[in-house]
Amino acid sequence: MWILTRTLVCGLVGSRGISRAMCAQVGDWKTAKSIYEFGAKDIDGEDVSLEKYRGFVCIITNVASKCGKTRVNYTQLAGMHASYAEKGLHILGFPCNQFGGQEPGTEADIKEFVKEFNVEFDMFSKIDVNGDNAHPLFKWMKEQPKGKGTLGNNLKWNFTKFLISREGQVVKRYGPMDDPIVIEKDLPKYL
Ligand SMILES: *[C@@H]1O[C@H](CO)[C@@H](O)[C@H](O)[C@H]1NC(C)=O
Ligand SMILES: CC(=O)N[C@H]1CO[C@H](CO)[C@@H](O)[C@@H]1O
Repeated sequence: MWILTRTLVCGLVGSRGISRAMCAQVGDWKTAKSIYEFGAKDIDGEDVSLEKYRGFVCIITNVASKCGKTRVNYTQLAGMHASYAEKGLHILGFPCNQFGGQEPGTEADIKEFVKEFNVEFDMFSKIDVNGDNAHPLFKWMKEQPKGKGTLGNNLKWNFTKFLISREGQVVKRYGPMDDPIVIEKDLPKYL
């Protein structure tokens, strides 16, 4: 229970980033203006302010390990990281176990698993993306004008992707069926 509360409360970083208290009021996500106001735990459990992505284009996606389609998704994301990181792209992978229980492992398991795909982009700790306990960042992204889903705002499945501009705004949402490389054609516009 403590962890749950802590995650909820600390999911949002003050608007001045890490310099302010890491733990803002629950519910503040509604008034956030960009992704830079949020924080999350990385795959090693360290608090990270998304302020570190200011000025970069980001792809934020919910990942799952135990899935027939995982391989190609990870391979494509790792490939995009390799091609575009130097041009200013960051990819943020958030493991989520809300779809068919396909991310059952611990953060250590996940970290080991993604080594196989030479994943060098940023991996975070497991979170919920739907429901009351969803990470505030995801609650916020889903409510943005360009972040809404086609059939309701909840994420339908693993590997939903949000494209974030250099200003920290959601500029496009891609469903699970859109392969990660589909985003590639939109990148030049924002990079
Ligand atoms: C990526 O994962 C999604 C969700 O599982 C799937 O629909 C899609 O086909 C996968 N992409 C590839 C190229 O396998
Ligand atoms: C992890 C998980 O739930 N895998 C599913 C991801 O979504 C595709 C369909 O889009 C399923 O085929 C996978 O089993």
